[in-house]
Amino acid sequence: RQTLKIGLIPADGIGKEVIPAARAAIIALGSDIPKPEFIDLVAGWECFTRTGVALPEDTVQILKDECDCALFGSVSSPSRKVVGYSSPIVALRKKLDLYANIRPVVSVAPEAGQKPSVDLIVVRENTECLYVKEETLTSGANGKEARATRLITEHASRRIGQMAFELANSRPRKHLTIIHKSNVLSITDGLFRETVRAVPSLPGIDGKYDGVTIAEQLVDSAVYRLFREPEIFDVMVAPNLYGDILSDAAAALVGSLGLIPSINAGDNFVMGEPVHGSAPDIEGKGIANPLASIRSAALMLRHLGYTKGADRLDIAVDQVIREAKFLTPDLKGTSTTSEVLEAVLRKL
Ligand code: NAD
Ligand code: K
Ligand code: MN
Repeated sequence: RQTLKIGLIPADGIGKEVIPAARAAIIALGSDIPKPEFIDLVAGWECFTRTGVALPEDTVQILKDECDCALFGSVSSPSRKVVGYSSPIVALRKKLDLYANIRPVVSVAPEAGQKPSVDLIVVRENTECLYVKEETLTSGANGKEARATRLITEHASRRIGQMAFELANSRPRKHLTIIHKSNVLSITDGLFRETVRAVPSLPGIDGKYDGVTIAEQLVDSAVYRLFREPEIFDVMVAPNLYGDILSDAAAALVGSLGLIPSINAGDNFVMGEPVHGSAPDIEGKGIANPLASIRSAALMLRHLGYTKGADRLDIAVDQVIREAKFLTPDLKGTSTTSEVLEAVLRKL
């Protein structure tokens, strides 16, 4: 590949502040990656209020036809129902079939080369569960009744299970924890659990995952154990909603949501995305932590096989965190987004 075409969708709020930082960090990699070409694309709540459409057809088409990969910022979805609006990130994950949301949560050890105290990956199913967003409101004998469909399919559970086993098998500890609540939701979570468990005996696997140890944890006690003994986890695989909640919770273990990257990955496309949202409480102040977005760019590059570029970004971010001279207020620092970016660029 001569060039790497990267779609940029900052969307709303601090997404507009942190995605440009990721862009600058990618450019600084120079010849360690193919020459990056950025394509600016729109989506989001602001886009909806301006144009009546949250995810323009053009954005999806350009991602599919022209881009090698993409970076998404964050969207400000309202908490109330707005007619005609639907979250563009949830839609994009489905339209591009980005069925896996991979979220590493890793602490930075005081010295380079030391073992981090938290080193886990949440593998979140990205297309179904309650995020199919089929909700109804009816009136019952005692007032309103709201219902939501929670879809779990064997197909989606199997492919996320395969992704999780593959990841677990590639890591030193080779340990996979399946997160569910099948003591209550025996049919839906039962299907998820059994389908993931069956992955090692699928045709063609031929003992490839024999070295992977498998554990299970109910989602509520998984949160409890995550806070008490995070070191027991390596790769955690979960249905969509549990994976979303677990990864925000795990972010607290390493200091800030502003540090946690992710990729939305499918068989043909990858989109990096910080785990955090649009952070309306700090939007426009220039103090959003750009490190989650820079790490998301690294994850995206790593997924595409550009290991050297990815390593350089990760090492630079770790150095800036370790030095603790230029950190944003979420990490108890006093620096701005651009000062932290400048510090990363100096390390690069
Ligand atoms: P949030 O992640 O936006 O913010 C939670 C807290 O973390 C806030 O105090 C915020 O200031 C802080 N924070 C988050 N990212 C930070 C960063 N980079 N640097 C410093 N501090 C950071 O979650 P929320 O407040 O629940 O949601 C706000 C909006 O974001 C909502 O409209 C929600 O729908 C949306 N959201 C979007 C996505 C997405 O785009 N995928 C994900 C989550 C939430
Ligand atoms: K986000
Ligand atoms: Mn979330």
